[in-house]
Amino acid sequence: MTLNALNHNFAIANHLQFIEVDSGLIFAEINNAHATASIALQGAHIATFQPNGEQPVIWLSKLAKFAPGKSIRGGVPICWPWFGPHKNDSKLPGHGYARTVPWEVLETKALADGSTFLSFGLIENDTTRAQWPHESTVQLEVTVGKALRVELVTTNTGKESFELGEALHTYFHISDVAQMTIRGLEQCEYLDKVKDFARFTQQDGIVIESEVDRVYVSTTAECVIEDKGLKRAIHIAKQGSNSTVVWNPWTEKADKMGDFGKDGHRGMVCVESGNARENVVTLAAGETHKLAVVYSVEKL
Ligand code: TA6
Repeated sequence: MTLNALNHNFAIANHLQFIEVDSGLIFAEINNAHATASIALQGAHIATFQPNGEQPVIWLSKLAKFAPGKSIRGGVPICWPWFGPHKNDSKLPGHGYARTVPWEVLETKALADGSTFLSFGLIENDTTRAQWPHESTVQLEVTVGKALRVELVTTNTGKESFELGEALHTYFHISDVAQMTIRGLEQCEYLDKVKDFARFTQQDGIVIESEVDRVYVSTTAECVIEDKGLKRAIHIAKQGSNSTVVWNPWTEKADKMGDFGKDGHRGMVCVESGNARENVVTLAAGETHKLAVVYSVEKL
């Protein structure tokens, strides 16, 4: 759909308009009574979310590129329909293809409390079907209010069951990594990617002082990012998710990635709600699975 048609069909006064950036990517720009946010139609990728009077909640790299077919560094990349490398084909893209293909707007509405609701559907084509030969639909529903609510809804529209891996690979904005502790995963088991996926049990709150890349398994716990520098806590409440991934690439890996910016990794942490590794979801024919998260801020 063209920019004009999107604005004609889906823009809402005092809530939402669509804009096109230089590279040709189109963004939904939300500006309502509670917050601002922007969402790229490519990947249904939430790039920013900032409640009024607050620092940004979501981290977006200063060097993020908005290029067709490329994932954006920061925001809320959608990992779907697998998380990490593909199970048996290493040539397929890591974290699936959903984050780099076009999605369409299905619905937008202003809610009675002043929030803005948007829903998006992934557009299938021959390339996506070749990578994922299962009949299915996936939608993202986003409510931008004082809090940000995100739901990823997958339906098996075929006749055979399939295994689904997924995550909302959310990058959170923090004052400095030395000022933050993640709580909620104490006593959970995790697989440590930095140590060849060895299994450990988390003892205390998570403090990050070097590369961290962990899949916490079989946990439905709410997580809290306590940030002494910003004097706030970000709450991450989730449903339909049994894995939580915590990631910070630290200096060397971030430098190699080239799109973090100097010391960019110090101002972010990923706390990802999903279903990965031993928690992948088996979806029977006709079944729908919903992964839902709410990100909210509390002053400390
Ligand atoms: O979720 C953590 C992780 O899987 C890391 O291993 C890491 O390299 C990363 O996601 C970022 O992946 P990307 O493909 O976006 O560069």
